[in-house]
Amino acid sequence: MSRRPWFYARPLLAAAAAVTVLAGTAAAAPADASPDRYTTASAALDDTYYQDALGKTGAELKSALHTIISDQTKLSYSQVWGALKATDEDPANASNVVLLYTGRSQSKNDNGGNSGQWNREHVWAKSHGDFGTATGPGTDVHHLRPTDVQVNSTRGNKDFDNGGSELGSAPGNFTDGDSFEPRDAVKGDVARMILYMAVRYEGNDSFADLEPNDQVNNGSAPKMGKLSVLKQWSQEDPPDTFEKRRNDVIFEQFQHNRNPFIDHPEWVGSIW
Ligand SMILES: [Ca+2]
Ligand SMILES: [Ca+2]
Ligand SMILES: [Ca+2]
Repeated sequence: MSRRPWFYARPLLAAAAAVTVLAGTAAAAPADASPDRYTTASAALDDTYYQDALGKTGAELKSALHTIISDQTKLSYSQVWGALKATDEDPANASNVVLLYTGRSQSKNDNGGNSGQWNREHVWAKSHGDFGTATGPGTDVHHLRPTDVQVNSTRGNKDFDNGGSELGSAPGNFTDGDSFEPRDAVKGDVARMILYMAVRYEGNDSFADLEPNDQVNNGSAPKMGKLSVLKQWSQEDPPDTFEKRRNDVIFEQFQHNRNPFIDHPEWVGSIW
């Protein structure tokens, strides 16, 4: 299919502005509508970005979304550092990023491989499908997040599940020998990142077909568990302003594709 131009976000913003004008005169706005730009943008997205997916369910929806989100700019692994400094910026301090598992706000420049620094966590562990850090799934910032170096190491390539012992260095996160449970505030984020990867990577490029399953101990198989738990997490922790902003920044400034499950969390249940 043809590439969308990199400035695709511009007509979207214009459409969002038009929706805002309409909303101002509408007799009844949706009960949960908030006046932030994300609410208005998502209405415009349905008419533009998600046009070919609307009305579809199940495998048809997944296929349509795969086509839509595969139209993207790809980053190198070194470009990921700069992207994460923008996508995960602390809304209260523009010099910092917010780390995924600890929730710690830390200087953007304190990145690297030393203890106490932040580095690039592959939420879909890169060994699950063995995609490494070549340009592709291993550099897709939709599932890459700043994390504390040691907590990243503790998570390793474990599948996600409830249970285990609480991490002393990252309260609210738990782990045992075969799984990792992130803190409540990012459980849904983790689920939606995993499910994005499953739709984006279908084995029709040089990388494996990534899919969730209901197991742990997936090892190097291109699978990530546990699906039933991830579905529950997605429901319990719906997208918040930080996660939605992150999706917008990736779309507008870096990859020019979106995580559909942040825009439409109900599509999780439709596909899985
Ligand atoms: Ca376990
Ligand atoms: Ca969250
Ligand atoms: Ca897949």
